[in-house]
Amino acid sequence: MAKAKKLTKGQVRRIKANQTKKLQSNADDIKWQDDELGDVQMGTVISRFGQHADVENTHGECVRCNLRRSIKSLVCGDKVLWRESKTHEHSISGIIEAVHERDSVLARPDVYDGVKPIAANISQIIIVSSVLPAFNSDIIDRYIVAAEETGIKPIIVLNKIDLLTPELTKTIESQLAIYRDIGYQVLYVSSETTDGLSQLKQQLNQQTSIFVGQSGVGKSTLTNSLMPELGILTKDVSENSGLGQHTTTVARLYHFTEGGDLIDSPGIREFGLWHLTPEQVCNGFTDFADFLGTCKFRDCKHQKDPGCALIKAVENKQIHPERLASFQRILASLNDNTLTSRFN
Ligand SMILES: Nc1nc2c(ncn2[C@@H]2O[C@H](COP(=O)(O)OP(=O)(O)OP(=O)(O)O)[C@@H](O)[C@H]2O)c(=O)[nH]1
Ligand SMILES: [Mg+2]
Ligand SMILES: [Zn+2]
Repeated sequence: MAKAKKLTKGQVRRIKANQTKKLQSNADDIKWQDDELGDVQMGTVISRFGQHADVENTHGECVRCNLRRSIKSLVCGDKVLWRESKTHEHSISGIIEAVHERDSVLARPDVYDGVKPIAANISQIIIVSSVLPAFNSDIIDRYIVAAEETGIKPIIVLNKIDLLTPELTKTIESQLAIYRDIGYQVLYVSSETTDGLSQLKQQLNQQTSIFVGQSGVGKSTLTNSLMPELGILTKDVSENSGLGQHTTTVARLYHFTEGGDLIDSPGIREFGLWHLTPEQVCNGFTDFADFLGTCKFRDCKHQKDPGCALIKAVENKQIHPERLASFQRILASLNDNTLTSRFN
């Protein structure tokens, strides 16, 4: 079959604008008077899509709401003040009046929206990886930087261990050992065989966690395995490209009956960090901390600079060479601002 033609910049922009307009016009149709709305209540955003959000009230019931125009940013996990309407229109039954200050927020840059928040009030980020799509330590490193930047604990999970061949086991284990040596927790699991799931569940207990990672690594399948009552949609990794099919389209929060929440989020192809400065990226490599500030030149870029303390630390086996190489690749990508590199 012929390969689909790539959309031009203008086409992408027009499609986005039309989608937004459609959603807005629907939401704008509903204009409740003050006496048509109940008292202000507390709620949690379970999912946000366009101009609407599903809000859970304090009794655990979910209500689809519109957003006041004054609300500039709203994501899954936000704590909100909202009012239920006495009449229900277009299945919209309430309006969100205000958003509580966030304890934490995970964000990523978006080509049109600037920095786009993904989820709020999370206590740990579970970076899910797999062998199909192929293991990708670059994406893990980028998520770790984003997690360190926001001060949220990252945990690395390798899913689909049932697909590991002895050869793959060797290479991936040596790559994951690098993270373990730095002090990050690494878990090996399989939704297929349920191996490692009880350890993972223990780790999620009483926390608000988010599953992030490439499309197709099995975030939704894992969520289903941990909460079998859900039945979330999942899709096979494409046989042609070996990539996921972007099955999950919006982040959604689920509760564990034993306590704790889990957010399943849409997969990504690439996690850009161009909202961060080189210094912020550097600080996200916590294994560099002991050496930062000791380079010969204050403005050392840690590339091939003479007297670079990071390069010396690699030579002395105090920093793993793969970590410095990864840092250098991320730095190079910060300067690569072409539209295609952001989209692919
Ligand atoms: N062999 C094997 N396959 C798995 C495992 N976990 C998930 N899969 C398969 O991987 C494919 C993708 O799973 P999803 O759960 O849809 O992946 P996802 O990360 O949620 O993908 P997006 O929603 O696109 O981000 C499905 O065909 C799953 O059946 C596993 O442990 N072993
Ligand atoms: Mg999914
Ligand atoms: Zn240096």
